[in-house]
Amino acid sequence: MAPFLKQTYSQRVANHSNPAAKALLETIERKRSNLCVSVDVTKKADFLRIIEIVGPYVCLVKTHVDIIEDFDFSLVEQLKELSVKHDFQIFEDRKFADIGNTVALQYSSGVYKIASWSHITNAHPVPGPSVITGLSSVGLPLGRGLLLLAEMSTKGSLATGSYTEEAVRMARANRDFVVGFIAQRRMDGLGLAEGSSEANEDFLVLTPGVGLDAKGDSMGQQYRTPREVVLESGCDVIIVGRGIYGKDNGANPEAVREQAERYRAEGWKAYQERIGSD
Ligand code: S5P
Repeated sequence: MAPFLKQTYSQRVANHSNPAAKALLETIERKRSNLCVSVDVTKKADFLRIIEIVGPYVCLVKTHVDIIEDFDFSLVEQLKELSVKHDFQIFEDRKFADIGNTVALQYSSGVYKIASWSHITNAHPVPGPSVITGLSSVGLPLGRGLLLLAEMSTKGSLATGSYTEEAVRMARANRDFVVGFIAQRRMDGLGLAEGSSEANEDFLVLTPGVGLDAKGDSMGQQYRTPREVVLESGCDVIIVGRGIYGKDNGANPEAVREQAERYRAEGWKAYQERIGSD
């Protein structure tokens, strides 16, 4: 069994040196929430309204800032204010996947200046370790953290087997900046010999493809329940998008609030059962 499965989130703070990883674990414990809401809407007003409603129930808000049609930098200021008001961290789901020099520019510059406001971001391991070198040259001095996409939730994903193992090796070699994975199960010790001392490693696992009422969508997404993800697969944070704000971009605030509360409760119950304190 993975050694960190039974530890509380607050006990695990000591296993991490990266400030973004520590802050996320502390936020999870303080708010009793392992829920990350993915706010994939295209209008500023919808984006801010959903975050205002779900803020109290989440540890983390995940963004795709490039899908917002009426984006301007004041949105970032408002997002930062909401993150202080409701005490959550920010994760721009940018999925960097280019050479080191290019990803460093994409992360620091351009319209979005992601590194200046996003506590956590992610990258595909496909370019090899240079993607980490590039991103850490920008993010590490700012105390940011990186997740590698070791697996994906979609049907037919190519991120399996030796690709996933290589992702874990890349993370292991860059523990100061790589805080964990986007994956569907725990990755600790993957690819290491049984009993290896290196297997004593605590990576955060953030897991998308979570839904209580649907099994998937018409474009290859696949959903599992918070219980399957947190209790059975040992993941740390559930990432939920449309399960919370529905098909109408969260037009009904009470429905959004109810779903956020429901997913928070389900995720936390599964965690308590996992650590044996329910
Ligand atoms: O494997 C993945 C990785 C990610 S980051 N599968 C995913 O679905 N995601 C993201 O999680 C995806 O980009 C989207 O923002 C979110 C899932 O949204 P939902 O509406 O299907 O819950």
